[in-house]
Amino acid sequence: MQAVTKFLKTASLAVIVGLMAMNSADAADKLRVAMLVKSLGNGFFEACKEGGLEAANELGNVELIYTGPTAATAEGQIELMNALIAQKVDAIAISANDPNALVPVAKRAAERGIKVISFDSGIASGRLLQLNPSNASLIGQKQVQMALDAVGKEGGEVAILSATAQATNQNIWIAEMKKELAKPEFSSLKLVSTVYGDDQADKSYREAQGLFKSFPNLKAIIAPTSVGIVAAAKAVADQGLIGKVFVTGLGLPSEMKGHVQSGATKSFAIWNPVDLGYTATYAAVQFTKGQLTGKAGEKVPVGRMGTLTIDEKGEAAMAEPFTFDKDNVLKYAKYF
Ligand code: RAM
Repeated sequence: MQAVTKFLKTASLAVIVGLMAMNSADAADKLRVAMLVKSLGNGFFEACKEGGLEAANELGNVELIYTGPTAATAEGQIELMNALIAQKVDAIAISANDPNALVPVAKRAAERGIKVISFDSGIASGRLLQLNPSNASLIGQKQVQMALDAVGKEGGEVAILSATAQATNQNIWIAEMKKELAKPEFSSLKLVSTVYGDDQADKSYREAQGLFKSFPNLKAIIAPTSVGIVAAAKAVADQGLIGKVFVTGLGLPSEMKGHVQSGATKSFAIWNPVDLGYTATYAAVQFTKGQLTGKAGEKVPVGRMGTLTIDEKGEAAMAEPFTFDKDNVLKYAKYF
């Protein structure tokens, strides 16, 4: 009884949106694949969902369950993982809020025969594959280069406005950015602070305002998060700082187009989140077929995205990040 109450409580807390992509097969035979994202209401993950639905439709016989906590916390994701285990889904593709906190629950899922992969933001172990959107050092390099391009040769103070302090992906990219900033070609840029907006628009906005206050000579904010970059650009515009503080980082053309037009942002980058969600879903389904084990060298067919090859860290990476500026942002804003 206690277990039932606990499950019901979890299930009601969890906003589980079941999205069905049906072909001709019976509902009973359908594979159930969960896409568990960092948090709901994030346009980046909405685009991943779109790709996930596309993969589910194309594969046929797959139901995609799109879910995530309301705030980007590991605790919220652990609750949802437990609910998905109780529902006996076939596979879970998770973008994790913490590299370690989700490992035990991922292992529990695996013991029950659920195929777990991570994508976007990985878990350290207990998953069959971590699907990276791109190469981490490229992502780091690109952001530092865009910051220098925006502020010009004379450089100046820059700050990083990240997502949550535990986010696997942002922390890897921040480490890469710091390596870049240590190189002579970027010596004119001085990193003065790293703050966390938790992938929430209001907190990110307040953190940006805090930076303007603490660092009156700030020249650039690098936000390696699609939520943070929009909030930082809005804060720059609202404070009348366009042309004085430049915002760059990772964002969606659909959400950034106005800020590129206003001049708050000169350029930013991202990969295609629809393709990322498509590939993650497609790969998760491949693992349910019983042949793949996640070993280095294994090849995972991923439909229109070709084939992934698993490396010695149990990871695979997709394409290079793409740069957007005033010349192309409108064209891509239609897609993501
Ligand atoms: C946010 C999330 C996500 C990240 C993008 C760039 O939407 O933190 O994990 O990949 O930004």
